[in-house]
Amino acid sequence: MVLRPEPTPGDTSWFVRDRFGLFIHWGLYSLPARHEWVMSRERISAEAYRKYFDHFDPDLYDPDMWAEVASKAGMKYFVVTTKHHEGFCLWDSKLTDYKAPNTPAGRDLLRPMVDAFRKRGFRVGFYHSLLDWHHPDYTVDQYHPMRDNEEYIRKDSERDINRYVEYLFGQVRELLTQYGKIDIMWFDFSVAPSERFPGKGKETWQSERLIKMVRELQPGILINDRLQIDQDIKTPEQYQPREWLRVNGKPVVWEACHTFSGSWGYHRDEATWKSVDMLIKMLIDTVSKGGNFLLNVGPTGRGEFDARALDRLAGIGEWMKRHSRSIYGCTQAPEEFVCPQDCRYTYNPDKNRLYLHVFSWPFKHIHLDGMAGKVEYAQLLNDASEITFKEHEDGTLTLNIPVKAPDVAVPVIELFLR
Ligand code: FHN
Repeated sequence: MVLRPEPTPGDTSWFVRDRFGLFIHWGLYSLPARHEWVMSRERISAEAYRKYFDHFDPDLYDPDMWAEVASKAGMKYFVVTTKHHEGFCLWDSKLTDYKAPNTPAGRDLLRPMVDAFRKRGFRVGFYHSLLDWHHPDYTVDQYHPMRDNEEYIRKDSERDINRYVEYLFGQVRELLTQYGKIDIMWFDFSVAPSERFPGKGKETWQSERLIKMVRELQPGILINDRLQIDQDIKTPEQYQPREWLRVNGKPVVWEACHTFSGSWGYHRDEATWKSVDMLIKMLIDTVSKGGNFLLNVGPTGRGEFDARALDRLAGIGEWMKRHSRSIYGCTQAPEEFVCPQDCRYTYNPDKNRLYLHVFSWPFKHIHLDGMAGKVEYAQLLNDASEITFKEHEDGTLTLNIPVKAPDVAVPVIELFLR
């Protein structure tokens, strides 16, 4: 029996089919190039941070190349930071001067990106930060860059967070009315209270009213869970869930989001970059548990995907070129199919095909308990070469595999079920 989450307000049909998306974190923080939280971590004031605004000049920005690279990697949707916590806006918002057209970039950077990705068939997602460390009415909380500045904190009494929330509503309205059909709204995130400062959650954001507006403007849109009211997508971050994510015991639509390295924004000196093999195995593992995989690139201040990111995306694309059948339209296999050790199953219910991903290639045989009589044909997915098998009286089906593993990151055996 295949797990199927209960319907949500948005249309998740394309989402759970496409499985693999690109996250893009791009803003002024690409210039300091030492994490998108640099303003908070280094307690940088809005005035001191202004130098990045004044020098933001992505002269090599080519969104068509971004979309082409993502498409070749096998990605089907993208989610871009329209505004991150720093408050800087990639689009030509009429509600602020703190926007790309007013930097040396001199133009709306969001529109050509949406056009380039949409032209290649991508679904469009907007990440939008609820936090805003630049807006004059955004009050201090445990993450604010000025949280240790007593003089700044004292002026909180003059700040009206509700005026900021109206700005938030106004910008979300701009994004959902000026860029065509938007498929995902990825809000981020609600702040827990601390000893010194109150939190900011669904009451602060007026989340119910915001969700209502979003759905009125973009019927069918998917909304994530970070307005503190669960909607269409749960969003585990920077870890691999052990099993299909559940809420109140029921399986839900979920998407794991991950970085290549230790930073979402471009980080020049951060070296913990995941290998192509690890990233492919994370993608497979996610789908094997019924989830989506949103993998992030932090473009540089010149507007490029750096060589490390291009290398990973190309490596993933090389695998996806021959193996995407085991990802698109697939989900967790029925629980009666017991997956062998060092492997992952994915299953396409529409085609009734089971995909065995072999993380560690064993010597000559793989034994599938209880599968005798259930498999009509088997082949290696990379070259469609037959994998013969023997069925035993105890119900085991033994696959006869070549001693030498196929020269691919993760070999996959496609099982055509009866
Ligand atoms: O603080 C952000 C972080 O910078 C990044 O945008 C991630 C992506 O999901 N979200 C928040 C941390 O959970």
